[in-house]
Amino acid sequence: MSLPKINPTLTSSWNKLAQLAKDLKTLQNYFADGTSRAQQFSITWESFFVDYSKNQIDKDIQAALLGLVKESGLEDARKAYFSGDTINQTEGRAVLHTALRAKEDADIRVNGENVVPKVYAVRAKIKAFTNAIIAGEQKSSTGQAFTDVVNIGIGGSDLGPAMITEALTYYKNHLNVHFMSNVDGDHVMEVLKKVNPASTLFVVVSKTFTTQETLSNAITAKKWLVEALGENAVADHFVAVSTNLAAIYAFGIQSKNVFPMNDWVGGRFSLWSAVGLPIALAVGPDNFEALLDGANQMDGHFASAPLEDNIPVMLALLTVWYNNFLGAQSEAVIPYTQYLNRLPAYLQQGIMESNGKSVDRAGKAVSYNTGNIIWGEPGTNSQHAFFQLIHQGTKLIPAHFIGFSTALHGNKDHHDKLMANFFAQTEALMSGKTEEQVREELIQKGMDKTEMEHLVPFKIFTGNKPTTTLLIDKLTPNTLGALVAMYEHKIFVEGVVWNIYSYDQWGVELGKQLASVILDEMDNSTSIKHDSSTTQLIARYKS
Ligand code: G6Q
Repeated sequence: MSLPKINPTLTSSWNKLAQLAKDLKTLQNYFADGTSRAQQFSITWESFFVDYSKNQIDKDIQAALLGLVKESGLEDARKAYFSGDTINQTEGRAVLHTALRAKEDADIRVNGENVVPKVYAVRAKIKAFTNAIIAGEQKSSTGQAFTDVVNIGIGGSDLGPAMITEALTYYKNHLNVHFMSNVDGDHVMEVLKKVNPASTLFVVVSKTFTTQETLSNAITAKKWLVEALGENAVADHFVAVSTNLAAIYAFGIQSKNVFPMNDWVGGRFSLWSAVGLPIALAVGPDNFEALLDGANQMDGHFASAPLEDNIPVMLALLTVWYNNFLGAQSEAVIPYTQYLNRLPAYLQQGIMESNGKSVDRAGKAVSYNTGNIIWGEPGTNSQHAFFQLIHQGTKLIPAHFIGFSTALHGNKDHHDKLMANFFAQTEALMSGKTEEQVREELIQKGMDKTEMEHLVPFKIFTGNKPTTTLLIDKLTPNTLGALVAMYEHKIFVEGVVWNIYSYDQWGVELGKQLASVILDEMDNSTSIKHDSSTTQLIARYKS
């Protein structure tokens, strides 16, 4: 079954939402109306508590949003997604990152074949390999235990493992895991500077094994290793994750060191596959499995919870509401834990690469906004930086606040301070500070009347700034898996409503082709006509 091709603007719910958007109350008014709002607009699931009451919605808006998702055909689309139908139609592929974390007895078919046994065979290989490396049983060419792992990959072959490995630092073992992604030679050298060839394992991750950045970096790393340890060392120091076996063997990687991938998993959704090898090396295979289990639990929730109690569905609908009816261009993601430092960057790829599309599933240009801009940084750092614009700027920026009830190192004093900020910010963004409150505060400070009148306008906060709070018990591999899967399904729901194909990335493919033309010009072997600006820039670079 393919995804329905429903223009959302032609549904009756869209029309209704457009009417409702004209008659919005402020958040302060919504909260003044009654005390049940917080309970009405929150969802409890496992150790997740999602409070979306500080959003500009009421029961009518919620009902119309749910109407929109039903009219968009979400329920059938969700079945097609989970059952391996070719929903990535422009590439002719299924979208089955969910199969990578399915239970062993699941039966998920691609072209008639159950893929789950193959998934478990790769999982078993990851487990055996990572256990042997961590225990120091599988040794380097010099007979040493490995101390460092360098992941060489870019985009989906980098961001997920890099984000998760940092997020799970608390659960890490002795292996130092580094990430080499940019074709920038300075990045490559800075990583190589930190490691010793005799005890370094390189994991080359490339679904296609044709990506310029990854191949260049892998060749440079190989040269560096061969200079130190000789050609024969390559077999012991390089492993690869890819679908392109011929290219891997040509590179000199032994078949026992190859971890296969499948074309039914998109790069940006692949951390659950062998692409997660550096994660399993960093935190051990059991923690990697716990990450997968957490994602599988979220899959179950998304597949079966009623739409109004379904976390990814409700979060996606809020995005649609702000994006299409209230004019928001971006959303902030603010994790209140330093461990999730890379989550916004990871979500930028997942969300913006998936839903940054302007052609609908019928091949026509859309007449409405799609993919929103994602940005963010951990709190409390960001409070001392860009929060000014969220509090007092002119833009509408709905924000996700992600916090954890328990600190991993148990420092209660710090955690209370962190979480006090977490709660205070969403309250302040919602409530603001009125002119009377500002005046009262300045009077208390004993400020002179003229000076006070001058200052008052600058110190007012209008409030009415929407936030969604995700309060989770503890950052564990399991809850992290569920959190990431939650965002994956949110992306899916948005794509269904916007009537776009979320799982191709032709914009990225273009980037893969463009530079090679200019690269040929760098050594003067060719000369191509460019616009005058590009010609001038290349000439200056070459001079
Ligand atoms: C992800 C994208 C893209 C891809 C990289 C690396 O969904 O397709 O970010 O992951 O371009 O591609 P390879 O893994 O093929 O090297």
